[in-house]
Amino acid sequence: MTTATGHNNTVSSICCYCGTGCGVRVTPQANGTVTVIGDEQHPANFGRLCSKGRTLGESTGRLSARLLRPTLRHGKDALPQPASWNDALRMAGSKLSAAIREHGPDSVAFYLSGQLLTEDYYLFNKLARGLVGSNNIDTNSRLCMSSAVSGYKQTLGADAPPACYEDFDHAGCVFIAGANMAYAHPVLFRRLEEAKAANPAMKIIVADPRRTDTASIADLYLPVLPGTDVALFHAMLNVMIWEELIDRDYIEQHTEGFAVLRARLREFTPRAASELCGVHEDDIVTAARWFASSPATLSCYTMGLNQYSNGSDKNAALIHLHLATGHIGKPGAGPFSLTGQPNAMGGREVGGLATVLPGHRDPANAAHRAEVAALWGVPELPSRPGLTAIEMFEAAAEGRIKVLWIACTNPAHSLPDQTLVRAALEKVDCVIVQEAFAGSETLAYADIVLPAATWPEKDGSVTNSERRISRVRAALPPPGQARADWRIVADVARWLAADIAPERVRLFEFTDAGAVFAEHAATTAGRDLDYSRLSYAILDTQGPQQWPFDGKVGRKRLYADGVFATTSGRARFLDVGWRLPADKVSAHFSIRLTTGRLRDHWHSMSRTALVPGLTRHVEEPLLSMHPRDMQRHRLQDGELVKVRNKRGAIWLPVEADDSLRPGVAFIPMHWGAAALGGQGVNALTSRALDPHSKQPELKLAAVSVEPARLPWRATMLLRGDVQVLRPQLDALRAAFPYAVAVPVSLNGVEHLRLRLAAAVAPSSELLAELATRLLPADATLAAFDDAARGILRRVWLQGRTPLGFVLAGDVRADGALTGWLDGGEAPASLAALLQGQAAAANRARVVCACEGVREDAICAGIRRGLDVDGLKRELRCGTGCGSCVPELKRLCAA
Ligand SMILES: Nc1nc2c(c(=O)[nH]1)N[C@H]1C(S)=C(S)[C@@H](COP(=O)(O)OP(=O)(O)OC[C@H]3O[C@@H](n4cnc5c(=O)[nH]c(N)nc54)[C@H](O)[C@@H]3O)O[C@H]1N2
Ligand SMILES: Nc1nc2c(c(=O)[nH]1)N[C@H]1C(S)=C(S)[C@@H](COP(=O)(O)OP(=O)(O)OC[C@H]3O[C@@H](n4cnc5c(=O)[nH]c(N)nc54)[C@H](O)[C@@H]3O)O[C@H]1N2
Ligand code: SF4
Ligand SMILES: [Mo]
Repeated sequence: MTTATGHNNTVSSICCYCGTGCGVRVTPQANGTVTVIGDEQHPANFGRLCSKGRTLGESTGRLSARLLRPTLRHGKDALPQPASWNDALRMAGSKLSAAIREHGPDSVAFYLSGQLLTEDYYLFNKLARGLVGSNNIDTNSRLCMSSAVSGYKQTLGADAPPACYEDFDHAGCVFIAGANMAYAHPVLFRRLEEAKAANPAMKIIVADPRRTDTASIADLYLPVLPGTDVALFHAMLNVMIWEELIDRDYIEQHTEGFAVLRARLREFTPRAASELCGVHEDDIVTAARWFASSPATLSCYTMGLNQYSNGSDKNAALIHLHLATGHIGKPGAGPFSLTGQPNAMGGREVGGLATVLPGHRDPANAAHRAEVAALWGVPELPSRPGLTAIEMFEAAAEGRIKVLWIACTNPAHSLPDQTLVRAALEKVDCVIVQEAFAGSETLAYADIVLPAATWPEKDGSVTNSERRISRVRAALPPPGQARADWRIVADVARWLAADIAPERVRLFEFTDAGAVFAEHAATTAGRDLDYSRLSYAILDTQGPQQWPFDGKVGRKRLYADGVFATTSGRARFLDVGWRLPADKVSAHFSIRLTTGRLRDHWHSMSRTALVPGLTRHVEEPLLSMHPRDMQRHRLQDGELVKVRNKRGAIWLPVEADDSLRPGVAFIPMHWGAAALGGQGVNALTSRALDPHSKQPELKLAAVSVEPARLPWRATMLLRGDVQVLRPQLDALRAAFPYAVAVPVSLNGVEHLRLRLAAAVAPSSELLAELATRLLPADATLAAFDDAARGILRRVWLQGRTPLGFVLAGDVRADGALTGWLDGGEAPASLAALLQGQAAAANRARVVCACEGVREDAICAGIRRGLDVDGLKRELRCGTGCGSCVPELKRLCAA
């Protein structure tokens, strides 16, 4: 059963990464870590896990990576000091009450996360709206799912993904638009691969400006230009109408607004749309035919649609295709937005957005506010609209926010337009950061740091992409003084209530997470998502359940009866017009930069960077560009470039990648300031908002790319923990425009890789500091310095074993030394090597994270005639989680 505890203290829980919501079985170990296997009973994954889920155990128990006690900073220039929980609660409570008294409740704001558990969010909501009296509570889901939310609400009437995972098995056509499932939802991608293998007639269409690993399974790949999907979807509907592939009866009986949209669609002929979206007109026609004529069509979509200033339009235009063909509410069919974070869905249910109240209610609706106020036993809820994420940081930069409480998200990495974000964080009087790990960029701005427990120390519940609620169970106690998020909120709330509204102290008295869940579940009674009859007891005995839940079973699919959650009961076609994305390319900024996920990293990497095996697939920040664009800009493969626009600039090496559409470049979203230096990747991205969803346009920035002209280089590789070295590191990095610091795994051991570049050689003092700051004082060194020429070459040795090196001014030996540290052969002469007289070896990427199989071994196998099955048999790559199989296929094809 997917239920509570088994023998050996093993608990059933949920993977803390993506919104697939895979079940895991977690067993605590004597050394303070856990082991993790897939839960065969869990209906999301039936035992499967991807590379990230499989290695969850390796990211636990690392105390050096964690925040272990509260810290307080008395003044912006003061250093943070360790404090007791009592002092931290007193300071947080008094800052909040002072701001409310002196500047009103809307001077307080909460910026939260889709990675909180439902119970955590619920209490944050109660605190913000029921005690502070402000709707200024929003989450990083605003950067993520909010255009999907507004797309569903505008067309279907409620924020409810209508499909379920089983639908992969029933679909005749799967349309994947703006989603890289192979990387971002790998276990769902495995389900899709299996469904396709079982039903070879299934057609898969992928629309993405990059030919991703997901596209490798496609029967039809549409290289849509960034931001132009509305033209593609409108033209598909136009073809369906023209060729009479629409379902007139369905439109007639269950929808409204078709005639107006139909008139609009006339201008979107395949030829006209092809000009706008860059997809060949024949391919548009084929996509339309496959979509409409399949027995059941399922669409999967995520950030490629949502993260645009026309993201709501993209969502609506895609949902139109389902309504016009009746591909909704039946097995294998429906518009299925895949949620990103593990509990973004829970946040949407509980009111984790400024625009939502608990139980899918609306803060602008007086009756809804009165219902929630009655449930909570408070006189009223605030009616003033709350600030959404970007608006919140804009208000903060203008000095309108006095206390900003950030929990479980890292805005100094992940919000667009970092210049604004950092100005905002500096301006706010009191920044509270509730965080579990020590490396988050946002901590540098914290006046109060509240150390949080994290997975697998937390107890609560999450909802996955298919509306399924599962229990998250603790397997370890929190380290140090860390506390569960919901408990921290309740602690501060009681302190604040005692000060400003003593009768409300009792609103925050809970014995455990289960009591919070019970109160939350009651708020859903009578609502579309009703799970008021669900309890921890039912989840413990009967396992995870979908909503709505009638007390016995949850509903698999929504809208089977064709009745929608609108006032008329009919789904709506919207008159969606054509709008270009906000950032326009120009002669100067001619490259369309998009950003997204890597297979083995999670966001700002606070957890995945701790797992050596996950750092080897893509080790260092790179800009990917089409070879033709590189030629046009006279750039060499591997050259260091400056990527720039009106908002900011970053430096990184460029790599040729012909899977991109020409004119489009790509940088993984994972490289923030801690890895890349400066302000990280979001120095470049835009905060232009979608007018309906207020979601910013993270997926497109017009940029220029030029040679960096930073000829002086240094590169270092040191055995050790990035967290421990970070203070020394940060002091050094500020002096260099290019200063990359990333964890890398060599021979299974964690190392820190540092690369620096500058226009001219640094002073001899700074040069000397490079080595002395980072290498242990008693290190044995082989040194070949040439101080007069600004050159430092030192290898840190223990006996004959290398532990690291520093190369500054002359980095030719980098490849060979790295190979040696990675278990390769020792050089015949260290002196010859350091002076650049030995051949430099290039180190291969690790393609298969589970079995640690490197690209060079795979390519050698392919040259010997092995196919994917042969590679699996001989090298064992692809036999673990299967996430690398699309890449193995790609290598074989190449
Ligand atoms: N490995 C890993 N998995 C994750 C995460 C992670 O950090 N790492 N994060 C999770 C989270 S929070 C989220 S939100 C999801 C995101 O999951 P996805 O949205 O699937 O991931 P992304 O890589 O952000 O973007 C998907 C694709 O959109 C494409 N794209 C860009 N512009 C357009 C466009 O205009 N039209 C179309 N059709 N496509 C476009 C990009 O090229 C990219 O391949 O992943 C979740 N899963
Ligand atoms: N350029 C670009 N930027 C993007 C995106 C993109 O595609 N491109 N995608 C956007 C999207 S979709 C998303 S979802 C965001 C994600 O952006 P963030 O939310 O900023 O990403 P994370 O690194 O997951 O941040 C979670 C933080 O919570 C901490 N943490 C982990 N567990 C716990 C816990 O249990 N309690 C507490 N209190 N803290 C914990 C982690 O250490 C980490 O610092 O990024 C957005 N930013
Ligand atoms: S697909 Fe991978 S990251 Fe997502 S929940 Fe499952 S194991 Fe975790
Ligand atoms: Mo996300």
